Amino acid sequence: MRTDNYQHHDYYLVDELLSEEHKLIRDTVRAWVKKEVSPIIEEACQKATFHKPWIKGLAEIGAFGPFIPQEYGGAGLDYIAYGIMMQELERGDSGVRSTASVQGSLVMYPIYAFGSEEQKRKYLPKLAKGELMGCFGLTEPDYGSNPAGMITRIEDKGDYYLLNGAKMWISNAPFADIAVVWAKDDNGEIRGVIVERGMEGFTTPETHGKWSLRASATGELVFDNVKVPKENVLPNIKGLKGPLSCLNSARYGIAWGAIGAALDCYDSALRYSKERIQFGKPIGAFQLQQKKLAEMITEITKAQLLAWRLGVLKNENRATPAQISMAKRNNVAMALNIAREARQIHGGMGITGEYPIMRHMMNLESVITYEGTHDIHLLITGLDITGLNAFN
Ligand code: TGC
Ligand code: FAD
Repeated sequence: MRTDNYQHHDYYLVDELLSEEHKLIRDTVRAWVKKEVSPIIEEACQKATFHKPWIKGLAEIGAFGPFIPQEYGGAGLDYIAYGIMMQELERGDSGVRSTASVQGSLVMYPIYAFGSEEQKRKYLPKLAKGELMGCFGLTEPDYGSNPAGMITRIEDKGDYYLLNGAKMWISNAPFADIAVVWAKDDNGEIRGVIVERGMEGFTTPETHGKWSLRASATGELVFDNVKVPKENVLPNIKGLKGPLSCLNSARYGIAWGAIGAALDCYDSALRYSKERIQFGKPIGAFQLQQKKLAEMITEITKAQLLAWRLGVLKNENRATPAQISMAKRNNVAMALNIAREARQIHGGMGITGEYPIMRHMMNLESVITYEGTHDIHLLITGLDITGLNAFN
């Protein structure tokens, strides 16, 4: 069992930009991660199991939809609070953050933003408490970066919709009680539907053999003539902007979350560099290792400021999708580079589970791909600054 000796690093005193409530939230989530995640995360990853008791704990610390208003069971917190939570969870493990970001940004958010009053009252309070868990089905076997091409269909049968198709790479699918699924209707318009476990023809086979996000359950959603009641369609959205709006919230959370993974790698590398003696002195005394560490904290600091400013814009409802793309892309790549450098500082020990480095590194290989790949986010920035579309 690994002891979690993590100490926070705040080189530019970014903490001073946070409220007392933000700091309290951060300390609460950090304490939960140290107590409930760090001692068992290595084993969970080695065994590739999602630790179900985390659900109750995540609900208790308010990690499911913290920005959802209190009347629907959320905490009514701002987006900086949400970001800080994601940072602290991902400091523990990207898979744990994934569980929370899917539940909050990809399941609760669309029901809150596009659902009927009945849907909000029926699902949101239970999702906030973790009594129901959800997943988000957008990606299909043949349509990943290009979800507009999706094949999954709902057919209007008068009393109900008939759902057919398949989604893949879906976080939380194997244990989710409900799925927010995006499918095209008879007019070819993308609609959101809430599919419940137990509906005939709906299955969620688990995806095995992952080398990344091993503590998070991933699966498929298969729809074989599933009869979906009409009241399960999200009434207030049509088109690709529906799922993409949800991604804005989740990508924002990842921009913060990735800083957590980077901080954990940096913290471990800094400590190791002072303890590990070679050629009669700590390896941290060698210029080559100092260069790595100095560049790490520089990049982390830049990412912290980017995330904080984005949080301010998001709270003011002024953050554009392209700004969110820039932060997701920069901060995840930053964290992955830091994980790779930190692995080298740990020498051979860096590949073992005694240190969190390799686990973070492997997780971040998913994080840099999901919620829009590194390339797609660059093209979003490219389109935004030139006005010229390079996607197709
Ligand atoms: P395009 O023509 O650009 O846009 C179609 C409509 O959508 C609007 N829009 C957005 N609205 C809100 N937020 C955004 N970020 C938006 N981006 C575009 C746009 O204004 C338009 O609206 P309207 O009213 O004119 O119809 O669409 P496109 O087909 O050219 O695609 C653009 C592109 C490539 C950027 C988009 O398809 C994309 O982002 N692709 C990446 C797919 C992706 O990110 N998938 C993620 C799946 S979910 C996931 O990975 C969860 S992992 C969770 C975890 O475990 O943590
Ligand atoms: P592709 O789209 O096939 O891309 C392959 C490569 O081609 C990439 O490098 C990409 O950048 C590049 N590429 C594609 N188009 C272009 C272009 N126009 N120009 C230049 N390069 C291009 N999806 C969900 O809906 N819900 C989930 O909960 C979910 N969870 C996930 C969990 C995990 C662990 C993983 C790995 C994925 C998850 N995804 C989920 C899917 C994820 O969003 C997709 O993997 C991602 O959007 C990329 O799609 P793809 O894998 O089909 O890659």
